[in-house]
Amino acid sequence: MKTSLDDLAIFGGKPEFKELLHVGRPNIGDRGKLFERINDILDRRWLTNHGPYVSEFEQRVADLIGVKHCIAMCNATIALEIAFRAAGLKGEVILPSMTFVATAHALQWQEITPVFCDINPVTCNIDPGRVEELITPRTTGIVGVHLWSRPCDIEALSEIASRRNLKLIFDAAHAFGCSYKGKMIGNFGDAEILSFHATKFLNSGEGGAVVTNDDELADKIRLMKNFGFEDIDKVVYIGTNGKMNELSAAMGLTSLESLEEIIAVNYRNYKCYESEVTKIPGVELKLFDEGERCNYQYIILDLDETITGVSRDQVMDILWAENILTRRYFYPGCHLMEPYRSYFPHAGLLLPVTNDLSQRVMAMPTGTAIATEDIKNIAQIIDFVVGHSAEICKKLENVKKATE
Ligand code: T4K
Repeated sequence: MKTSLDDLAIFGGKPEFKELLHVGRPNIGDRGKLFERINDILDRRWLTNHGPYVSEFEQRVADLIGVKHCIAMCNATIALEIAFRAAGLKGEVILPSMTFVATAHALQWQEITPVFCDINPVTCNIDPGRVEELITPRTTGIVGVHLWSRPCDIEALSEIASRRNLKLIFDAAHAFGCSYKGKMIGNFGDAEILSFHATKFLNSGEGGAVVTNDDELADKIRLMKNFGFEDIDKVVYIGTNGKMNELSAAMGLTSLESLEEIIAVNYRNYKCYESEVTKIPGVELKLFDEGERCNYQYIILDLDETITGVSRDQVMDILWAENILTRRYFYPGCHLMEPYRSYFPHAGLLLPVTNDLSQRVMAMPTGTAIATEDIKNIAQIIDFVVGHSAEICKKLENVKKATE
């Protein structure tokens, strides 16, 4: 419990937590079951290339979503690249800048120009109202990102894409297990891309998938993720190695069996953050629509400095000193990262909401590695910091001057 400024670790006090509390701590399923599967893989001596665990994993993910095809991959970045290529994207593609840089890189990697679109300040997702003004004769598609477990405005984007004859692909890396208007994410657009990275709701260590209801596209993607081989010695497309291996599938299958428990813990943490932080002036928790299915994987705080008196970055520095490793997802926005910053130095002029939000939001630790007691302690520190913001800012300034 912090009661004076000197209690804060940044000013020499004892850190609140002995162990680091990370954002993105993986959820680990039943170890016994995982080791059983790994033994089975070793006994069978079939480690990758369309093994039985990968097939089972694909089937179970597809069943859960209610989608026709799930093509498992080594990670979501490669899955994005393959989906973009298979869908025939070229020229320019519109996407939000407020996303992990992989979404933009997967386009640029294939020399497709990413055109960054601003976001809606409430949903933090791509703003369909701003998409149309970015369409040019070179535009071939739109990539929506379901940021932080919240589906983007699929209906409005679908309407624009079909009217303007554009491909529509969703980066659903954060949204496995979520629904939009009652239908599971994974069923929308031409295809959706899932991530099963260690930090994700469903993890296979590293992993990803393309899910789609389009038979032709699915066939093409299956071949492209295996070098373009249609048959032994017969290559029909340019392809790459996007295959998921059996060990990842074993991890993914084991995680799948714990999904309900993980959701329950994520939800418990979300409600705890909600009750603890909403009483702090200037600190807003990004809420979920509880009427939809949700994985509750991302806890995002939005700090309004005009009310809190301290900036997001100052709060983050204070929390890091306490061993609470929050993250600035997704600061500063893709448009301010290279090579986009150099390619499009004026892109920010069209991205006021992205620029503002990326300075304010902070992802908080959650998942099965954190207890509600920890969350209460984190909230208490933030509350203390906001309550003493003027003195803290002054002291931080003095510390800065002394170290210059
Ligand atoms: N689209 C979107 C919207 C995405 O967010 C992502 C990935 C992708 C596409 C691409 O998906 P993949 O190709 O990765 O399947 C991390 C993840 O590596 C990345 O998957 C994720 N999004 C992104 C949001 O976060 P970094 O560079 O922030 O990772 P890192 O190493 O700093 O770790 C993040 C946090 O997780 C830290 O607090 C440490 C903790 N952590 C991490 C790992 C790997 C653990 O506690 N244990 C672990 O094993 O990118």
